[in-house]
Order: sequence, then C-alpha cells, then structure tokens
Amino acid sequence: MIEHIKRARLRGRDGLWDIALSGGKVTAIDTSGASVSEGNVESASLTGTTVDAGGRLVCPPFIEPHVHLDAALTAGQPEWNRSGTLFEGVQRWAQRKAFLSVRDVKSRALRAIQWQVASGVQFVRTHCDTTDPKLTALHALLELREQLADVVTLQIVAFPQEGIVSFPRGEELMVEALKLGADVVGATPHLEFTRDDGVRAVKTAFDLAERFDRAIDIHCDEIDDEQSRFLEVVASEAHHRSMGQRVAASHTTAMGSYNDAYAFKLMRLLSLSGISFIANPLVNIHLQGRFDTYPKRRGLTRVKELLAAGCNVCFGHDDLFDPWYPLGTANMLQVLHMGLHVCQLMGYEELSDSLKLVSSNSAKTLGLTDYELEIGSDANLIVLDAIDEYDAVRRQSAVLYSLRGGRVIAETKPSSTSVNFDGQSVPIDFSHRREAGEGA
Ligand code: 17E
Ligand code: FE2
Repeated sequence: MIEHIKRARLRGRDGLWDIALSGGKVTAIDTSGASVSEGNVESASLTGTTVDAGGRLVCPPFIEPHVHLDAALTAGQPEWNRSGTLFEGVQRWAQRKAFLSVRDVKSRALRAIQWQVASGVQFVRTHCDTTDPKLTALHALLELREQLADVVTLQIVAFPQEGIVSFPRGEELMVEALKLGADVVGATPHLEFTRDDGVRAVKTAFDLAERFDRAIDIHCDEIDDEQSRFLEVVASEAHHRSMGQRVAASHTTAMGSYNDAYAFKLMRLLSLSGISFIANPLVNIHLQGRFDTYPKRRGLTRVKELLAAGCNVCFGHDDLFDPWYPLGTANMLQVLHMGLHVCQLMGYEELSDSLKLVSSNSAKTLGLTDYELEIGSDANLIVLDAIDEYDAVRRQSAVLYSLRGGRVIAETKPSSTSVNFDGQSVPIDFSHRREAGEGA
C-alpha cells in the first residue's frame, strides 16, 4: 500500500504537493517543501510505501465512458469490415455473435480491461449487445464486473444492437438483461426500421429506466443522415421526466450534418434537458462520411458548440480491434488527441483544459461520486509522465503509476531516447515549457 505521494503537480494548483493516503482514502494534500529540477530529467520512482512523483502530474484516473467490450478483439472474425461503415460492422458482428461463449467473451474482455488499466483507466462503461436470445455476452460481462471490482468499476449497458422494436423479442431481452443486473438502459433508435419504431424505442428505454431505476445511454443518431432526429426525442423525454442527470446521448453524429437553424433551436432543449454527451472521435472519424465523396464530412457531433452551451461532453474509445474499428490500444489520450483535432479544440486554453474530456466530464456522465482528487476521496489516482496537462496531451504521456485504493495496479517504466549528433549522444526530452519572455 502506498502511504505518500511526494512532489506531485496537481491540476489547477501551482507548485508541488505531497499527498497522504490511508485506509484507501486521501487523507491530506499539503504544499511540498521540496523542489524539483525543470524538464524531464527527474522521473517518478517508488520506494517502500512512497511514490516520489518527481514533479510529475497526478490526477484522478482516466474514464472510459463508452466501449463495446463484448466485441473487443474480434476484428476479422470471420470476415473483415471492408467498407468501413457502421452497417457492415453490425453485419460482421452478427456473424461473430453466433459463435459467442462465456469463456470467449470473458477472455477477450479481460484482455481489453488489462489494456485499459495499463493506461490509467479505472472506470468503464461498456455496452453489451442484448439482441442475442441467450444473452451470452451479458452473462460473461456480469461475471467480470464482480471479479474485477478491485481494479476497475464496470457499468454495463443493455445495448440492443439490432433494435428494441425491430428485433424479435427485443424488449423482453432488455427486461431480462435489466433483471440480470445490467446497470444502464440503451437503445439504437436510428437503426430501428422506421422513424416511429425509433421513437417507440426511445420511450421504451425511458420507461424501463424508470421501472428498474437505472441510468440511460442511447446510441443516438449515429449516422450522417441530417434527418435523423432522435436526439430531440431523447432530450425532451429527459426534460419532461426530469431525468437529464442520468441520461447520456452517445455519438449524435448527425448533429454534424444538421442545418444551423435546426441546430440552434435544438440547442436550447439540449441545455434545458441537462443530458450528457459522449462523442467517440476515433470511431466517428473512421465510420462516418463513408457515403460522401467530397467535400467529406467529419461526422462528429458539435462538441465545441455543446461545451459553449454549457452541456456536459466527454470522449469514449468505442471499439478495440473489432468489426467497427481495426486499431486501438485503449489509451484515452489517443482518443483525446484525435478529438481535439477533429473538433478543432486546439486553442491554448482548450488544450490546457482538455483532460476533463476523458476524466471529470466523463465522471459526471457516468454519475460517479467521490471521483476528484480531494481530501476524503478514494485513493484512486494516476501519476502521468508529464509536467502539466498540456504536456500530457501533446505527448500522450504514459501512466507511470495507477493507484486504486492506495494499491499500485499498473506501472510503466519510462522509455529513454537519444540522438547522435556530431559524435555526441544527446538525450531527448520531448517535454517543453514555453519560457516566460520567449517569443512575442
Ligand atoms: N454498434 C453501433 O451501433 N455503433 C457503434 N459505434 C458500435 C457498435 C461500435
Ligand atoms: Fe458505440
């Protein structure tokens, strides 16, 4: 068990800090009397019950608010998604789904969770396809949720990939999934056969959430069709039922195609409703725009505008080497990096304040309490190989240590690189701080 973290940098605070941990909680955060040399020369280290952060950034853990662990690591089985569309992904997954076993799902999901934990994630919301009469994947993920509770908090969404209304016994399977213990109610209104079916699916999801006292996370308008308008239905249901704090709209990529007059009108309802948004930059930029020639749409929701309107927005990875996405290592800084580019959130303040998109904002979306690094909160934190937030984002810094309840659950040794210039070996430090007085 770690009892002290020395010489830590903290978000939103100047200087260096010492953090005391005891009984799985943060018990003190005090100004450190010590100093640290500038740059990347000193690294973090662990001796006995003390982590010396060496001036590295210490934050609450990363959060994965949207992933499909049931499908993780199945890309190419039995066939690759060659068109790169969401629709071929659904078709390829249906082929693979026919061969699921509890063992198969558990071993793939476990591997994916290990990758997540290795890059500092400790809270995961996973979707789990309920359009399988046996609910095999759900049984597997429910077992993992209990078995891995020490290292990761797993929320499972009952996710009807092929529809609540359009799939045979779709609603019954959702009910069964919730009775078995799924944490969150999902829906896929834009994939239902008709507009009316989509509206019915959304209302059914809200009814089920009320009946079983669960949160809601809807795959909503994940399509480039500018006429896909289920988000207004989700937001209005959330508003009328006063459920916004427990509702998330995932993807909403059609918002990137709406005309500005409609988007303006919609924005008021979105703010009023208090719902959260999850964009999935890696997967949205890959799957959307596939039916366009040029100009080709980016297919991401209006992240910048939603943030400006005061809405809560966070980023998810969505897929790890599966029918919808052939890459991925579960690193949320890679997700963030893509999102900042595609959404053009590249101003200085936007970059220096961007970790919230994979941490604090995600905590709000998932309804996590006790998440921030404060006295009295759980001793869950990560030590990043970064001198500040901006540095972490620019370098996609490694997580040197991940602590859960004060216990080290992941560790990465920093790599070192040098160049040979003029016969001299020069150690390379990719971190960089703009010096006062430098430049204009
Ligand atoms: N299913 C879906 O409908 N949309 C996605 N982005 C994934 C699965 C990954
Ligand atoms: Fe998804």
